[in-house]
Amino acid sequence: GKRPDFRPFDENTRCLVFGLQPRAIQGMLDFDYSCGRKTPSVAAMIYPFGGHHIQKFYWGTKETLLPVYTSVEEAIAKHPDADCVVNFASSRSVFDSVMEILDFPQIKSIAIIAEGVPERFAREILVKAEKKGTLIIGPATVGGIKPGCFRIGNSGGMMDNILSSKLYRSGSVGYVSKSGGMSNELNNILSIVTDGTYEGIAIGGDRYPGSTFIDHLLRYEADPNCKLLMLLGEVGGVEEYRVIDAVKKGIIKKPIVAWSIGTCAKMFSTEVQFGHAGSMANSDSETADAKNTAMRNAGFIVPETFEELPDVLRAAYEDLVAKGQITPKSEPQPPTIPMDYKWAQELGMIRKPAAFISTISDERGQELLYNGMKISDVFKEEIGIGGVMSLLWFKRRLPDYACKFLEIALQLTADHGPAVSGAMNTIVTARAGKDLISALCSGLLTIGDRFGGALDGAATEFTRGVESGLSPREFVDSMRKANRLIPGIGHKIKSKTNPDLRVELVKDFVIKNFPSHATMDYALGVENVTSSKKDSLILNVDGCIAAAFCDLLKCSGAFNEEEARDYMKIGTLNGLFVLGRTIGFIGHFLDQKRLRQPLYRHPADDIFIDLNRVEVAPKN
Ligand code: Q5B
Repeated sequence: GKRPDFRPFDENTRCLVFGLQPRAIQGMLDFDYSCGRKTPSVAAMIYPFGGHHIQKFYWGTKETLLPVYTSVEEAIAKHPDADCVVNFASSRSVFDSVMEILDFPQIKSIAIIAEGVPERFAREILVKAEKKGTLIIGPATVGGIKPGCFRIGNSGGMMDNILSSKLYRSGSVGYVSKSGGMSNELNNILSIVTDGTYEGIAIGGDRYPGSTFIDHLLRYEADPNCKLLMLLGEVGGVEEYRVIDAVKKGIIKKPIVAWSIGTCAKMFSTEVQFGHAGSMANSDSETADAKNTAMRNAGFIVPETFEELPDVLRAAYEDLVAKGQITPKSEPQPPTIPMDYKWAQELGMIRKPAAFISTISDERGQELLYNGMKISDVFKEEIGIGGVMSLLWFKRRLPDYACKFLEIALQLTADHGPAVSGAMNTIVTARAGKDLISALCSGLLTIGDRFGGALDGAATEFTRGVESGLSPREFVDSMRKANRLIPGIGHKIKSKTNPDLRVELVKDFVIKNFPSHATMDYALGVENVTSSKKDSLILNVDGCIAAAFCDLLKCSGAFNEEEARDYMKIGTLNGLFVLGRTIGFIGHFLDQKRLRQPLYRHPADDIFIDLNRVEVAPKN
């Protein structure tokens, strides 16, 4: 049912949160859960950017989904039970959003969290809110709290604070203060010396708050469930005098405990501006001392010092208990709120095995590290792409000639014209209108045993040949007997008479720079045998790079035997071709796009189609 005007928040309050504030919302939901609410107090979020979507939150130990709408109108229409907006918009955008929200009579209260809202805007909001009968809390506030019912944003602090101040259930004291930080202190004091907070509002420290002390104290006066009032005022402004007036006129009849902060201002020889925009005395009556005296004279319960505040609160509470106006209730046990994983981890309370292990790079610190080397040192020491590969692929600094070899391999394999399988695929995909990554992947997917991906196989077979003590001829025979092609041997167009210059370049570099090159020599021995049978059965670019790489693994001194074997097994060498050829494939993609090439369709006369053919199983 409709709640009375004096009680804007109860255990059924549902609000909309303006702005993406997952942490605050999780705090509100955890609070709700600790209160034993059946439904979360946040119905939805409003965020104009990024489109309509859903966000996930914890609801106790389970999870729940909250929608994010891009417009106030839609959120309000979709959630007719929401009558409050907690507005986290920044000081720049909060004015427009609040003015818009005020046009919806469904919304009865708005909390404005932003600090630094221009006073002109705050006053315009105030005028419109008054006209529309909407309660505004803030700006520049943490909001407020209705124990057992509703928490505005981050008010009340962390969950352990909420629990220790017993904010999960209702007490009897309604307070109003300016500062959110002091509200936490009040919640704590009230939980110790009374049966706790009934409702607490921080009106915010600006000069023109949307609602002031008197607005909330009048509500508490009217609310039969609130038994004791508390006003925590401060130096500056005249709002306390409006409360004094109401007490004097008998409009406020409930006992009211009060204190005005800032009594220390008199210690200073000049006027002091405290933390809040409004906290500076502009006349004698605005000093904290003057206010405390005036409140005391009007019949408020005012301690002599702030330190005595708990004692007077206790006495006022016990008086109400003695008079039978407050009946202390038995303490409910709040449900345990599971601690957030991150928080528990920070406190060192839990441990969990990591799902992933990674040992090559780390971006968490101030500077990105490649295997422990700062990215700035990568450039300072000019380690080049070969050096970067040595760090990220092999987790060590390889000797200069090895890094240079890696770079040569990349440069040599970068492209071999548009006709090779991978480039063709890339080109056809680009011409089908696809994006760079799709075209690149379609090219890369052709790399394998036959095209460009023979390096690992060649490394394994040539190493086997060398280690078995077979002569190159015996090795070739053994492969033929096993009915296997020798990886790294043979080329579609290159031959003894039309040599592949890339292979010559690799050979030259290896002979000049490597400490030894037994595997490459062996591969050349194999080439001698195969090419004497057929001119095209040369040591190809895959085979040559692979053999040289085996020599690098064995003789550079950078790897032990087991590591060398491992690198051959796990696909490292094919990685060289993949990386190199990626440069070419991207080039072909860009080339086709630049040339605005249309969709390609292969001419049918180039495909022999025979539907009557009897299927024969392929040989291998
Ligand atoms: N025969 C490369 O075949 C190719 C034999 C062999 C023993 C062999 C073929 C092959 C092993 C895989 C390999 C990497 C498919 C190649 C590359 C990158 C590239 C590409 C570019 C670039 C070529 C004719 C006769 C047959 C076969 C026999 C063939 N290879 N015997 N060991 N390895 N090699 N791939 O020319 O008696 O007549 O039936 O699979 O290393 O991909 O530029 O194009 O940078 O992009 O079609 O360089 O050699 O020859 O299959 O008709 O065979 O030789 O058994 O004997 P072809 P085929 P027979 S580099």
